[in-house]
Amino acid sequence: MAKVQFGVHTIEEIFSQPETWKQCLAGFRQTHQLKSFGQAISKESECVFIGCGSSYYVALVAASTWTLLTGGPARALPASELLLFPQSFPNSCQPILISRSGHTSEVLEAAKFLENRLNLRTIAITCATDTAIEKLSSRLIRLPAADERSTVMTRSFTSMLLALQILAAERAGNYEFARSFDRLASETRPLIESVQLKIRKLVQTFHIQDFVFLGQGPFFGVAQEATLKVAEMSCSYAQSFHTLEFRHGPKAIVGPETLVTFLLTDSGYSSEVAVLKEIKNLGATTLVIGNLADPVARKSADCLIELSIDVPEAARAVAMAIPGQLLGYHVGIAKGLNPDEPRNLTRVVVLEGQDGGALHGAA
Ligand code: F1P
Repeated sequence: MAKVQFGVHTIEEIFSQPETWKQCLAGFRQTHQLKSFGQAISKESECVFIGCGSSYYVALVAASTWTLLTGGPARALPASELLLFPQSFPNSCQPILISRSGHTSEVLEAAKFLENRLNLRTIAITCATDTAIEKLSSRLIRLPAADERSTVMTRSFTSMLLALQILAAERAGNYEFARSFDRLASETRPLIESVQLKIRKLVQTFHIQDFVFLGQGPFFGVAQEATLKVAEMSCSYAQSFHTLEFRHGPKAIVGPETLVTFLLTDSGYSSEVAVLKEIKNLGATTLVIGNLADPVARKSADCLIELSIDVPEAARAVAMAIPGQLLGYHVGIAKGLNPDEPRNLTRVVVLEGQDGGALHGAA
């Protein structure tokens, strides 16, 4: 019997990201779809980004980017929140449903509720073909190049995020931001192997028991996604916080067996590096991911990943997701697990009996 090779699909999908982004960008240019969808969204409308799991974390970063670029209101919601607390949902808004598979029960129920009950016209984004979501939503963005064999989302996360960030740039008329993704793809491609070497060395050198990911602004959702990657692929205990929130209680857990990862922003750099210095002094093992590090950040980092990518800060969120993906993968492999087949997980969460049952019947 042929030996199962652990993680082959996942690692191939992680490395394929820059090429996948390029394919997506070529598709957007051909169809002009993001331009027409973006410009059709009213400037007064709040954008509500909705998803589950990694797709919810796409929503968090997309909502932050939307407000940064357009100055307009935006929020992110897990689909379940909309179903269980529909009364807290704004009646007038632009909902954007995010689902790699296009079949997640909560997202489908959310689409029915928004389209049929609230009479709102939804935009859905998915990577799969022939999906249930496209029959329920008014408009569809499809990224077939970003679909995956793996259960764990990697290139689908970054590619759906990239599309939604371009949608925001189109709404804002910020064409420089939209164009920066070509540079992002070219500059990220040669980095992934060196990032992998550093992450592998980190995992082999330190005895890490649990994981913390810290980020602010658009990088907070990236920190949450990294938490999920590590939990899914390595069955480890992982948490995320806004960087400066870590001081307000959670730092009690710090010790040499805690890996604290800092996703450094440019906007909050000096305040975030002050937390890094403090946490290093408390004895944590630290992984620092930033664009350009100063001597204090260098000194406080057990492992430093400097991206040096010449794009606006929020556009860098897509590349900032890769170290967390590689960390989840390599911790999983080091524990003898198969990242292609995470424990207890399925590729899509389909709930039975949603009518009046598990999903409380908002739709
Ligand atoms: C996303 C998701 C994944 C998670 C799990 C179940 O679903 O929640 O984030 O890893 O495998 O599905 P979707 O994007 O297809 O709706």
